[in-house]
This record gives sequence, C-alpha cells and structure tokens, in this order.
Amino acid sequence: MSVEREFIMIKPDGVQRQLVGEVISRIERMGLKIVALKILQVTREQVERHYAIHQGKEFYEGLIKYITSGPVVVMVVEGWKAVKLSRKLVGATNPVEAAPGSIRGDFALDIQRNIIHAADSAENAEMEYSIYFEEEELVSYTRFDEVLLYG
Ligand code: 3AN
Repeated sequence: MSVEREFIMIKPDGVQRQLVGEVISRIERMGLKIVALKILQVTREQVERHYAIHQGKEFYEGLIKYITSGPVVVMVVEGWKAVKLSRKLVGATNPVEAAPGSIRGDFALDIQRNIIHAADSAENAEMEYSIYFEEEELVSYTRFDEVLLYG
C-alpha cells in the first residue's frame, strides 16, 4: 500500500468565506489523516518559494498578492494515494472545468480565487510543506477507522 503525504492550503478566500470547516470535513470524510494543521499569515518570501514554478507568468504577481492578502490554513494529510485523492477532492484548477462535487466545482468561480491548493506530486508536497512546517510539527498516529478504510 502506498501511503503518501500531501500538502494542502486553504487560501485566503476559503478562510474569509468560512469554508475551513467544510473543506476539513471533506478531507476527513474521505479518510485522509491530518498530521499537521495551522492557520497563519504567510510571508511573500514563503509564497515565492512555494510558487517559484510560476515566476514570470502574467498571473504571478497577482497570485503572490492574493495569497499574502489574509490568513491561510495549511495542513499535511497522509493516506493511501493521498496526492491523487486530494487532487480529485479539490477539482480542476479552473472552477469552470472543476467537476460538481469537487471543492472548486462546488464553491469557486474564479481561476485565481479557487479556495484551495493541493500539491501535484508527493515530491512537491514535501517541498511545499517544508516551507510552512518544521518536520517535528508532523504527528504520527493511527486513526481508529484505518482498519475499515484499508481492510
Ligand atoms: P493547482 O493549484 O490546480 O495545482 P497551479 O499549480 O497550476 O494549479 O496554479 C497555482 C495557482 O495559480 C492556482 N491555484 C491559481 O490560483 C493560480 N493560477 C494558475 N493558473 C492561473 C491563471 N491562468 N490565471 C490566474 N491564476 C492562475
């Protein structure tokens, strides 16, 4: 079984629209295990590291400005195929293409203000969560329902 760690961020619009509980609830319900979680005001330097791949694109400055515009909730979740499952839960980048039932499909209208971010690979997840968390902040525990979730 391939247990992965995924990095998830509820962006400023998700926090302001009071969707934190809704998003966390969907993550928990799917069976993914939250192993680190906090709310914080990110710095420009942190976001520049996170979105280095988009540097130079026309939406880059707007993206940095938006992610630093208010508090975000960051978390690390763990589980079987956590990256693929989280990306499915989150939906396509552009809410216009995001399936109904996905977080972006249900709650977002705009490609930039799309509520949530989830890393696109386990390698990127590790790179991204290490921007916001110290390794000691990740906890290790067994969920009581793991025996049902994983057989
Ligand atoms: P995802 O978050 O779905 O993996 P990425 O990594 O391609 O998408 O993009 C990171 C973030 O950059 C998106 N969540 C979105 O906020 C913003 N973004 C991506 N493409 C565009 C675009 N064409 N115009 C405006 N913002 C964009």
